[in-house]
Amino acid sequence: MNTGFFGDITSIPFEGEQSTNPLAFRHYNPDEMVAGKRMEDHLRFAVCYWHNFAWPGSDPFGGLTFERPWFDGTNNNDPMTNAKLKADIAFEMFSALGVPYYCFHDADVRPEGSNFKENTANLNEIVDYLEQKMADTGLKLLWGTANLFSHRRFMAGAATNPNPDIFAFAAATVKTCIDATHRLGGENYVLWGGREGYETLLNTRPGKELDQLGRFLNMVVEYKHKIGFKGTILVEPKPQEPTKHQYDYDVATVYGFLKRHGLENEVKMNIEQGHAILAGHTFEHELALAADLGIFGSIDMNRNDYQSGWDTDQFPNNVPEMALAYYQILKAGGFTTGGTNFDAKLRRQSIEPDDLLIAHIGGMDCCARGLKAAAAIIEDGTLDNFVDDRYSGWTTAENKKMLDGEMTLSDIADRVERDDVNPQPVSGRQEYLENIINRFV
Ligand code: XLS
Ligand code: NI
Ligand code: NI
Repeated sequence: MNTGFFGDITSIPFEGEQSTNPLAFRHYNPDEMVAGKRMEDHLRFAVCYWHNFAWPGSDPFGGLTFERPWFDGTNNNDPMTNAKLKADIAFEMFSALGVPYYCFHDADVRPEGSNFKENTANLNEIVDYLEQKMADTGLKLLWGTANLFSHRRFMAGAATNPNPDIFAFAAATVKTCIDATHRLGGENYVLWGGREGYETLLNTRPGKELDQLGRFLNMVVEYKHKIGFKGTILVEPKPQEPTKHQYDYDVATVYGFLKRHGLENEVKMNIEQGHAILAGHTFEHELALAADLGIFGSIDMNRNDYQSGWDTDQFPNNVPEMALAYYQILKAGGFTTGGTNFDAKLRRQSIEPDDLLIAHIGGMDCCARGLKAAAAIIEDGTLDNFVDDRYSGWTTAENKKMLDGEMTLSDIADRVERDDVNPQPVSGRQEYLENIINRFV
């Protein structure tokens, strides 16, 4: 039974590059082979629940702009009935787009209860409902997560809260969300530390809070193994917003934290384009670093405005940048349990139901173009050969010795003097390389 929210639109076809139909794909063709693999299996698209179905269009200066039938008080006042209607419509959208995955926070899918016990009961009732919808549609869960940042109890953080009762409430909530994710066959579990940071040092002990966070994350990993959850635990870095300073600043910071707490082989990264920009990096920097450190997991493919300084969660549309991102992902071997999640929201004036579809269609088409460009760059090989060549000096036995512990500073100094090592600078050829990239995008 269709709710009719999207009118008579039930599926978005692939029509090819010449199409002018706004409700068709021009580049995303799930079965098309790219570098030996189906496009759908490369990209592993997921649509998020929160921005599409829980956020009403509010900003700091105004409230609801989206009038949705599942919002409490619109058509009826029973929150559980509305939560189920919301799920019906969410799954109609996921199915129409033909994405294989979705993602949710507990608070997106279930009504808020008056205490932990009610929250858990509400979540479990909705998880039953989602389980049925997943069986009916074939949709899968890329990741589940807990919202430990919206309710006022979390205003000073969850795992890093000075109040141990809030730490406990957060731990209990995460347990229920890992249980839900496990039950739904989720392929990952995400922790984004929404308010794990601080506003002012005048009331904060950062070392204490970081130790709390380390123990919290270790308990998550212990619990995952205890219940036999095979998915990946992912941390999503972000430098600021909502708190002024967040502990999971960027990939490098989180890696140091994981090492300190013995978690670097247990936890991987969910890297968001917008968060990379907020941290003063490029997206591809964060991807490349995570891959090199062995902690690349998944991506949130929503772009950030380059001027605003806050998290704008826009649908991606910059294909040249996306090509560089998928280039790093392909070089890292592609996704395993991860995927391409749209943690993206409409602009608040885009109030029509089909704006939701059109936004995702555009994002998916851009990802497809980025992926194809990245595969072509690799297939062409000029870029990779240039970089291999740039580092090729390190392949000789003599030079390897400098890194494998066989030589000391004095040995090296002796060698430089004996052989009169007198290197001449070589061009880095940045513009030449940029021109190569531009042949493919
Ligand atoms: C917020 C984050 C959030 C996570 C999930 O900035 O991107 O949406 O992806 O909690
Ligand atoms: Ni974000
Ligand atoms: Ni995100």
